[in-house]
Amino acid sequence: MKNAPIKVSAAANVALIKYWGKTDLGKNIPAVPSLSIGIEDLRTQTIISESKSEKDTLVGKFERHEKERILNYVVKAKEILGVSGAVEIETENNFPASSGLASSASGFAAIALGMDKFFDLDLPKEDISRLARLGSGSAARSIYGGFVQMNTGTDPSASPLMVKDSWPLDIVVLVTEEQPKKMSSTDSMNLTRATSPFYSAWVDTQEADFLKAKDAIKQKDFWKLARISEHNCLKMHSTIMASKPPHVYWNPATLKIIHLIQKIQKKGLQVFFTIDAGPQVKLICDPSDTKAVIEQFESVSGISKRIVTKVGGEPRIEHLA
Ligand code: 2P0
Repeated sequence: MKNAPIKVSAAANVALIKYWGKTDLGKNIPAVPSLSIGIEDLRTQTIISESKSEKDTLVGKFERHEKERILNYVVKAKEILGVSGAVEIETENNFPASSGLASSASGFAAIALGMDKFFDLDLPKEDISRLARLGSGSAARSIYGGFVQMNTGTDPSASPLMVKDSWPLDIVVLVTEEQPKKMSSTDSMNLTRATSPFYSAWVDTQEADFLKAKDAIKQKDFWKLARISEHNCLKMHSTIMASKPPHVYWNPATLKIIHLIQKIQKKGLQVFFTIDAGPQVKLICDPSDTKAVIEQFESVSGISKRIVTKVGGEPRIEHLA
């Protein structure tokens, strides 16, 4: 019997306490715990169906190395799931890929979820999260909506911390560059681990940051979460910048935005920033101040796109007839 095609839409996520560094490169075992929120309107939509040929096929615009990475992952996923049969994967982001907006997170989460459903396995979410992690560490978190944590361990999965409606924060994504980044997260992470003199301090102080952020979320304490998230973000970037050879993910607009945030925080606007492996800045706002925050950025040069959204929900899955 033929399997019905499956459509999955998964939201990207942004880490407030960052995953940076692995203890096992092949299995993407994180060296540090991380904590993230979903980004509702940055999504990957993936359709999985039977392949029309004997080989797995990928439909969509990809660089050759990305295509290889995804197709190798599909082979690995089928092995782990104990299933066979060639599949066609059609996948599309509604945002620029490889530019530091977490495309691999939503991308591999959508494939992992889709494979589970296409092959009618209905595995527990933790197992799907582990499978997504093998594609990309941050993808393990995009299996869930809301506030999500990911621990270290021998074969960790992410797990939900709090549903999105418990603390309805807004997220404003400020895109400052739409080109793919110059160094992938995977390469940068490995370089940081191998060469940055600050790497061991990064790993040693992460658990304390993680616990503080968890407390802030439980208490819904905006400023406590703001302080620890900004600290953790800048600590990750400082650790990266000290790698040999050094590299900097930011551009002038990234820095301009950080300074403006610090200025408007002093005026009492409830907003903080975080930046992943790229030059884009994500602002987390209390909804009562989002409009005023956006107004502050209207005349700032170097921002090519602005996406105003909220904490993301669960992935959406649809069986196509
Ligand atoms: C994160 N990032 O926690 C951190 C913060 C970017 C900065 O996870 O090598 O694409 O595929 O496991 O998940 C980006 O790294 O890396 C990332 P791999 P991934 O979201």
